Amino acid sequence: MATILLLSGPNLNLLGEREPEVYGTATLADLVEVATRTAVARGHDLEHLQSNHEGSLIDAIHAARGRCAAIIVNPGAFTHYAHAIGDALAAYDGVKIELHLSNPHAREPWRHRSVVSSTVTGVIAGFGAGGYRLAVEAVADRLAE
Ligand code: CA2
Repeated sequence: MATILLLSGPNLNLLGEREPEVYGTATLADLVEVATRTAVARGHDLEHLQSNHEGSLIDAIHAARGRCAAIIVNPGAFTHYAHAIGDALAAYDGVKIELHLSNPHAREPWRHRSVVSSTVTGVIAGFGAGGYRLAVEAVADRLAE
């Protein structure tokens, strides 16, 4: 059994309240429930942290080193400019997935660049709430290899 850390970046605590046409109607609690159920079905534990603060997300990535087998992170808008999160992920040796509800490449040009993608194992984007299940399945498959 491994521990998977799910990290949610800024404003994701507002999910379900605004912009359902972009992000769907699920709340963050709904997404965490999907991820947790999938992890448990695959024999793993899942911890979740949401923060609107870059440093708190970096601290959580550091604390996962040697303790969590994988990190699934939706960095929110930090994806596009927070190099310090990319650096923290680069220093983490486990499986890493960058996850987005929407497909940033199909949106405004400033969302097309990710400073995180080059540091992760893989990226899942554009599948809405279903992406949270896909991300945990991908982690579990990789851990089983
Ligand atoms: O598609 C995603 O998951 C994003 O990471 C979501 C971020 C956005 O900046 C990225 O480009 C793509 C934004 C999350 C903010 O979510 C809100 C939810 C409800 C109301 C307002 C914002």
